[in-house]
Amino acid sequence: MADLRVCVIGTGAMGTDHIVRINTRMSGAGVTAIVEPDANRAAAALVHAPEAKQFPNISDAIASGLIDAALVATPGAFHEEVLLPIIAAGIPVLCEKPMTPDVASALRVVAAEAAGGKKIIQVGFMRRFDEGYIELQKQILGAQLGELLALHCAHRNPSVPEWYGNDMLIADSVSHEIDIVRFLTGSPIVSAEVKQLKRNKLAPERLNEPILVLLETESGVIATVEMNVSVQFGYQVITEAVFQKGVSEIGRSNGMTTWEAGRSSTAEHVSYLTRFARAYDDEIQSWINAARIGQLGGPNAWDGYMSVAVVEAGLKSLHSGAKELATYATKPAFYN
Ligand code: ISE
Repeated sequence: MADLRVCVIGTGAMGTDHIVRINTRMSGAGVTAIVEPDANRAAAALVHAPEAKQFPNISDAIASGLIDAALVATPGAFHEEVLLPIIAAGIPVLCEKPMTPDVASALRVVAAEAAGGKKIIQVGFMRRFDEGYIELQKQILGAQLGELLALHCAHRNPSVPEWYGNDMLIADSVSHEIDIVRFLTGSPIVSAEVKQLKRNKLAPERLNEPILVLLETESGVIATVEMNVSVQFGYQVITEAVFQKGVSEIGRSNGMTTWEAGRSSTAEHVSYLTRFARAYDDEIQSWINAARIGQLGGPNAWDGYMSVAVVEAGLKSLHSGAKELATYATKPAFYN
């Protein structure tokens, strides 16, 4: 079977990371096109895909006949305008999270896909491919420690780029926990409540953080999420699960430990690109394998929508300080 010819749309840090991944570590695919308006970013990306052709927009890339699949890594605000021509062309697409910035646009994307009659959108929730989360989900389902009672999640970034605004705490960062809590519990989130923690004076002025987000599932599990993007020391994503008869934790660094001068230290990640490197590899390989046979290899557009619906409740709570309910549209039969 011929290799999947992939067009990467948006070649910032994430898009470029995917180009390198596809062209050096994945099998069954290669990057044949990029869409990137910024000349410097495009040039830097093309170093890793010297044979790829650059297009000004996704429609031209599709019309060229040079691509079989698309990987969307632009900021979320541009996802809908890129996804709609892709859906019209019926080609498989991996769309980074959040699928779209709000519920109205998420529902438009879902409706367009359903009208096309074929599931072609996989959403980039890479944590579902992380070994730790997979093991924890198995443990929850197996119920060896009894029922799951609560989850405590810590999501810590050393710092964030200057274009990262306060709403992104929820839309860009907590959106990962929003998806993974449903993945772990198998139950939809029914409310979100944001509490401001004591402000870190080292955070950029525009950010009011860290925050603590309480996500409650329909099954009655509350997940607490410490979202903290100015921790300085490294990148850390830890999840603790509290059961009736025990506690489990995933995500501690398993880097080298060194004992020296009366103390020990273990290397910590400094970026999500290394913390989740394996998960990204597994996610993209799964997408490629599935796309080559016309299937999805991970979360679909309805999963993307479910997460956007909770992001919207979380954003409301970020502004109101109150607990806000998450409500969902009726799931089209197409996604059953
Ligand atoms: C970023 O977009 C990601 O997806 C990372 O996984 C997350 O840790 C970070 O906070 C986001 O800004």
